[in-house]
Amino acid sequence: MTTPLDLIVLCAGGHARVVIDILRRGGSAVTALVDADTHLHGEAVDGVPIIGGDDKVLARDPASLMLINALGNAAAQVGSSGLARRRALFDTFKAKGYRFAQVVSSDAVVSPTAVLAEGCQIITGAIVHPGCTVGANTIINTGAQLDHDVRVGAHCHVAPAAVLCGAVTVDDECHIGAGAVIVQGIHIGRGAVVGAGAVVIQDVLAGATVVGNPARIRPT
Ligand code: JB3
Repeated sequence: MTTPLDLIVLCAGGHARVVIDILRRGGSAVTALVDADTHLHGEAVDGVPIIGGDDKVLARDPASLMLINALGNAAAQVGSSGLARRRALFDTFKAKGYRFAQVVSSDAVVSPTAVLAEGCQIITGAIVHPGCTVGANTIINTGAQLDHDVRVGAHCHVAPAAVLCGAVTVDDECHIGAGAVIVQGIHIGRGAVVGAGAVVIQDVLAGATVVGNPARIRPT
């Protein structure tokens, strides 16, 4: 995780504090944060300065720094719109030639056979077992478990303590709620939302929101 390049975190909210902490414990120092909220400019997050908005990054040569996307998905309880914003931020900077660093906690367990894509974040206590793939810009949050051969697409949020049993497949831009359980072999379609604590025993169609035990579609 150590890099000689400047490490700049996009967004200065709660998730930023988590990634700064993980990076510090891994020996990497975050140079600065940028945030859309002008009231935060000049402030600091756990000692790291908020130097302005995204224009501060765009003024820099993409080759001189690595980015970390710390926009989580506070809106995901009611749909995947929070993840669409997270994706847009990633895509905007990628299109301009910027690169995103991975954040892998030293307190996560990640199999050497797992394949992690650009900018994905494996947070404290998460477990990623053999044969798993984690897509670009995806967060595997605190204590979440991906058992063998799980495939999670790009721009997803697997929230704290979610359990994905063997060979589960999650397509892009899905939110898997805190403490949800997805039994083995299930397919979660693109943009779906699995509510916190849901127990998923059937495939979930793209764009659907499912809640409860056993998980059922929540009407929109
Ligand atoms: O569930 C857990 C464990 N964590 C949640 C995380 C995954 O998502 C957490 O509880 C929150 O629900 C959410 O964390 P996040 O995104 O840090 O939320 P919040 O504390 O609301 O901070 C978002 C920050 O992003 C705010 O300061 C916004 O001003 C800023 N922001 C929004 N859009 C932006 C942009 N900053 C930049 N630089 N660019 C933007 O486009």
